[in-house]
Amino acid sequence: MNCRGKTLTLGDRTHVMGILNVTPDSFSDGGCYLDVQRAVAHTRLMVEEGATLVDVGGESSRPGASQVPVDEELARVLPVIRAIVGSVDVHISVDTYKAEVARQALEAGAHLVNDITALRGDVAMASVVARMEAGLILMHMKGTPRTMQHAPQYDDVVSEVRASLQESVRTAEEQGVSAERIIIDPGIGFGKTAEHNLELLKRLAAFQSLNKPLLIGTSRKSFIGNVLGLPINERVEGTAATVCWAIAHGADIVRVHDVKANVRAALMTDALYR
Ligand code: 7PJ
Repeated sequence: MNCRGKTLTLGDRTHVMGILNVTPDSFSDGGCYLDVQRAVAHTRLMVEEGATLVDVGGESSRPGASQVPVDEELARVLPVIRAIVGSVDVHISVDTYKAEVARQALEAGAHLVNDITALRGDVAMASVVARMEAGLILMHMKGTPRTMQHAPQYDDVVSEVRASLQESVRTAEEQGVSAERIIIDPGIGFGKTAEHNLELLKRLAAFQSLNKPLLIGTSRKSFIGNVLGLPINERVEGTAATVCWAIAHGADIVRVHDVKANVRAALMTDALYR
């Protein structure tokens, strides 16, 4: 997969995407030198631990989170992207559903857009990605982060999520995004109950027939806490179990906080599965 001239080779191995939040929970205010240096240092560590992608996000998508204005989001992510581009060899995705944030982030050196609305958040997104020849992650979400966990319901979660992603893929391709630059993601935890998340993972292989690279993000999510009865900082083993399972059922990329442990789990699973 070629994203803005940088090649990501999929299929030979599982890629680990490290999560880099540049939201006020983790950083005091956007673009501050210390924050940028911390973000670069954390990215460098994740790459040393085996991450090949870093996902830079300036707006929290946790359940109940509210929206961040474009200027604020740009002030958070642009300085960090510029600093990473200049100092770490890694594929950079920008976690945004806003076309203007995506455009400026790609101009600053990002290679992919991680759109958690799968193009439903901003009608201008597909054309920006197409024009910039960037990669595009289409993630399924039911509702918005503010409302998505208000009793989500499906007749068949797998077929509904699959059909929704298929529709987003069609929209992306119709608007000029190269078929070879699209990655799909069922959006674990986004408008899904713990049961829905387990069902999506159990039947993950159903997404292979969409013939797109598959990204899975389970890291530290509440359905793992639900199974194990453990808080967020005690979910690394549970996360690794889902990573191994996802790889064995078709995942190409896993998005995680704990890079070292999950890279080891992924390498071991690759040796068994690929
Ligand atoms: C995901 C994401 C995911 C993609 C988040 C968290 C919530 N993007 N952004 N897939 N999750 N593509 O990390 O707990 O699963 S934010």
